[in-house]
Amino acid sequence: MIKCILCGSKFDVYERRVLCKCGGLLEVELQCNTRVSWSLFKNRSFRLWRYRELIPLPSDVNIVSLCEGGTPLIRLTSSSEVLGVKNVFLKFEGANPTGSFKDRGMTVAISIAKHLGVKTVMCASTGNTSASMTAYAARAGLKPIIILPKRGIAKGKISQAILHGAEIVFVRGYFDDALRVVMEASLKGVAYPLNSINPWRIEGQKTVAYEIVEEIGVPDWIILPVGNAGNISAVWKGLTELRRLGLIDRLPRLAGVQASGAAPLVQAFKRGLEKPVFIDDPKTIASAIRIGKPVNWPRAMKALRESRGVMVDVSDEEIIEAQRLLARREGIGVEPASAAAIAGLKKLREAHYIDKDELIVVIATGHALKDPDQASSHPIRVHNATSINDAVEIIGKISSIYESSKT
Ligand code: AN7
Repeated sequence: MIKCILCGSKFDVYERRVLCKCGGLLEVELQCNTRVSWSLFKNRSFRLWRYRELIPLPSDVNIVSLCEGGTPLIRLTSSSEVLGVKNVFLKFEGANPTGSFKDRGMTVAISIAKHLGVKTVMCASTGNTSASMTAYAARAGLKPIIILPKRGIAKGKISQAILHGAEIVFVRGYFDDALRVVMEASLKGVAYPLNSINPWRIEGQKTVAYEIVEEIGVPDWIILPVGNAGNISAVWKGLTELRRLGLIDRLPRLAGVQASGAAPLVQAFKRGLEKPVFIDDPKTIASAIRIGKPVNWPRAMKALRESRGVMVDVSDEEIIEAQRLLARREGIGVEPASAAAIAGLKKLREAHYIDKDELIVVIATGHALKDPDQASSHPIRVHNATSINDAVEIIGKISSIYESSKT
């Protein structure tokens, strides 16, 4: 069943509805009597669908998959010292088929859409949702329509949407304005919405928590960037389900990170408000999370409350610095929104929210290639050689500096 988180109304999973009659967000219910064990999963390949029993799609649904999930959990080494913590793992969601965590939600939501006989799917996006939806729609033979703010979609993401054959509707304003269009269009039933208001997206995205716990047990903290707040809600849903099913016996704390110019949930957290105060003109270089009116805020506030979680904001400078740290000390390229989570970890450690010995997982939501303009804006030394000999000489000079160093 699907249940409204506001009024408790219940709907059949075969209904196309993604919002309650009362306007509330919907949630897919997992039956408590679902029989599972870690050993059941262990025998299957390390991908999202290894958790099939925990994703309550009807059994006759044909799964539309691109082999998503099973992303690397990489231990941070050289950067730990800078971050002031010893046990940090990075869950590299950039390794998903279209380069972001969105693929987890799409495999589930596109599968049900196809099953329900939907022909056209739509989403508003800051880029990654549209890149992912377009690829999965192509796989399923559905028509993708994407609604985007005119400016601020990173080049890698829009290239993917074009490549996979989206029809694009540009609107004035920000992501939040594009999402309003999707809400209106959903109410009118003109296309099937695949933003994270769609509860099936959450069902896919929660699996990142399953994977983390299966690999290293329950960490003390899970830190992730927050935009529309779907993912933090999904991670918490996954964790609480594991505990209900007896697969874990404790829960981590959650830390959500927003960019300072787009931080409505951080403001609510700091001021102890029940609801976020929405922002009309969000600003940050981390375009993925340039969101002023996070639609999943009720789910996110619940996750924060229940997990004794925190929200923290980081400046664009801190984001860029964190991106460089990961790229140059760890060899991991993430997009700015994901780097925000690393910047958030540093800040939370400095503020003594996090202890240096605690076990921490940072979810790096998207790949550096998503935003090539931003990735190539980091400082680097460039040499213009005038001949082959000149080039060889330059190489010799550079390497002599490093060859003679002791470390
Ligand atoms: C890399 O693509 O909202 O808090 O339209 O692309 O679940 O919104 C992207 C969000 C974090 C925030 N990291 O996740 C979209 C979109 C990356 C992202 C987020 C996004 P939510």
